This record gives sequence, C-alpha cells and structure tokens, in this order.
Amino acid sequence: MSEALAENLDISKDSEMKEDFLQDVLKGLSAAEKRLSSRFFYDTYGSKLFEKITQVSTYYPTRTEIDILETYAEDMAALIGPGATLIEFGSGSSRKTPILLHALESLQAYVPIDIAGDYLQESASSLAADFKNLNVIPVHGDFTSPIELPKKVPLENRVGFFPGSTIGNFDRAGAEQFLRNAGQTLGSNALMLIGIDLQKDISTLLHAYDDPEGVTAAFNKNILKRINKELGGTFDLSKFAHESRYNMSEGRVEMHLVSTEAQSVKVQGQVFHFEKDENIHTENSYKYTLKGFKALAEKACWSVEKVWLDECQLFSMHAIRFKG
Ligand code: SAH
Ligand code: AVI
Repeated sequence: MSEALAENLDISKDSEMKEDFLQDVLKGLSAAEKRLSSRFFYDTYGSKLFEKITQVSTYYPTRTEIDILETYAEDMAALIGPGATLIEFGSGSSRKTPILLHALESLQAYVPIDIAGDYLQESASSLAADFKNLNVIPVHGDFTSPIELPKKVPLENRVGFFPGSTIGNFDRAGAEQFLRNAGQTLGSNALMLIGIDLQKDISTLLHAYDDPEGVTAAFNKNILKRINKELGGTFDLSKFAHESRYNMSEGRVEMHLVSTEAQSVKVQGQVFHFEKDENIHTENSYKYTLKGFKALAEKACWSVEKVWLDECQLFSMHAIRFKG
C-alpha cells in the first residue's frame, strides 16, 4: 500500500480494539445467556469468509443488492449530484462501491471505514489502483461509537453509503444510535444510501444463514478461533455447532454456537462452564418492512427520500436524508 494510504490508518487503534474484544468476551461469557458481539467476526480470515458467504447460492442479499445498484446507479448518482465525498460504513471488500463510483461525477474523496484494519488496507489499495485519480482515505474504526474522520476528509457534501444491510446486525436501539452518529459524522442535510434486507419467508432466511457448504458455520466459529488466537482462549471448535434460528417476535435471524457436550473453557485464566446444548448467541440480523425501516429512520432524524427494490422485493436500497 502507498504511504499516502497507510498514513490514514491509526495503528494505536489495535490495542484499544483488543481490550474492547477482551472485555466484551469476558462480559458476554459471564452472562446468564451467553453472548458475543458479531463485530468480532471480522479479522482478515473472517472478512474473507464473509466474502465467500456472499457467493454461496443460498445467501441472496449480496447478489440482489448488486443487481439493484447496477440497475439504478445512474438514478442514485443523479440524486447525489457532483462533487460528493463518499463515506462507506463497514466497507469490507468494497466490492459494491465501484458500481456507484463509475456513476458519480467529480467525486472529491472515497472514505472506507472498517473494523478489520488489515483487510481494509488491502481493499483500499486495490480500489485505489483501479481508480487512479480518486482520493482514497481509509479509516480503521468501530462504528458502534461516533467516528471522527481525519481532517483531510472534506466537510462539504459528505454522502454516506452503508450497503449489505449491516445495520440489521444492530438491535433496534443500536440501529437508531448508529443512524444518529452517522448523521453527526456526515452533517446536516446529508444523504445516505443504505441497504436494507426485507422480511420474507422463514425458510429462505434460515437457508441464507446455514448454507450447505458450511461457510456460514466456519464464519460463526471464527469468533472462537479469534478468542483462542488473540485472547489465549481454549475453545475446541469441534465441540460447538453452528445454528441459525428465526426469532418471530423480533423479526430477526439469530446465529448461535451450541455446546455439543458439557465442558469448561478458559479465556485469560478465567473459566467458563457450558452445559450440553447451552448456546452462545453470536449475531442478530434484523429483517425490516419498508414501513418499519421508515419509522426507525424517522426516529433517528432521517427522512426517506427514495427506495429502490429488486423485482422479487427481497432487498431494498434507501436514500435517506439527515434532518438533525
Ligand atoms: N459492505 C460490504 C461488507 C459487509 S460485511 C458488503 O455490503 O458486502 C460487514 C462489514 O462491516 C465487514 O467488513 C466488517 O468488518 C464491518 N464491520 C462490522 N462491524 C463493524 C463495526 N462495529 N465498525 C466498523 N466496521 C464494522
Ligand atoms: C454483514 N451482515 C449484514 C451479514 C448478515 O447477513 O447479517 C453477516 C452475515 N452473517 C451470516 N451471514 C452473513
């Protein structure tokens, strides 16, 4: 990666993030109903596994959202107008971004934000090589708290891009807080394009989160692998089974890791006991109705300006504007 790109990545973030990981794990495994935060799926290996998930046949969101972007990119670019600075939350591979970049006129800068620092560097370098005249400013950060962007990011005409329905990984209060924080980062009257996965039949949803190739299972277990590698954990991955469940009252898919036998596991010297069939809740993926997302956006001071859908109405892209 070029020095210009690397200088935007704050290496001191790593120790702060490791401490956050440790505290989250100790607290989550001590709870009566054990849980871990899904943001810790994403080291480089987890990010690559996520990319593999996007290619399995049962995981419909990525290909459907790409289809919406390819069909309506000109329409979206017209709404955004020339001279924008595009700020992407949870950019990952930035695979969807070029579809928009090709349609946008006189872009000032592209700012991918992600928690997976090394993978962010790789993706930002690769995108910068493909768009030689584009000012790419990667920011390594955790968007569960407000993100302060480097001073070199233009203040005017900031436009948010939050594809993938990653907002669905927040519970409702977390999603509202994220939207408020994003509004502060982008500025008053800013526009954001946000991908939202929609409610649909339960079988389609459950298969999307439990693919026959077992990629989602490996992605889910990667959180235990990271605990072993980074926090000195002693999880035996073969003694936990991946499970996806649909929570009807919450309207969300849940991922769990179920202990296949009674066992004890250590993390940094602390012992955690698991009964047989006891589970760790690792992820929520909320599915919205158009009405439900509109209500959430409005609660967080955003208004819905436009919605684009695929033919089967599986997924949606919303253009929302910050009124705060
Ligand atoms: N935008 C891509 C990737 C989605 S996967 C797409 O639509 O395909 C979710 C991405 O969000 C991952 O790259 C992950 O590393 C990132 N992410 C998850 N939690 C995060 C957090 N709390 N802060 C910043 N990035 C996060
Ligand atoms: C990133 N996020 C929106 C994905 C989702 O669909 O909730 C993560 C994922 N989990 C399992 N498969 C994909």
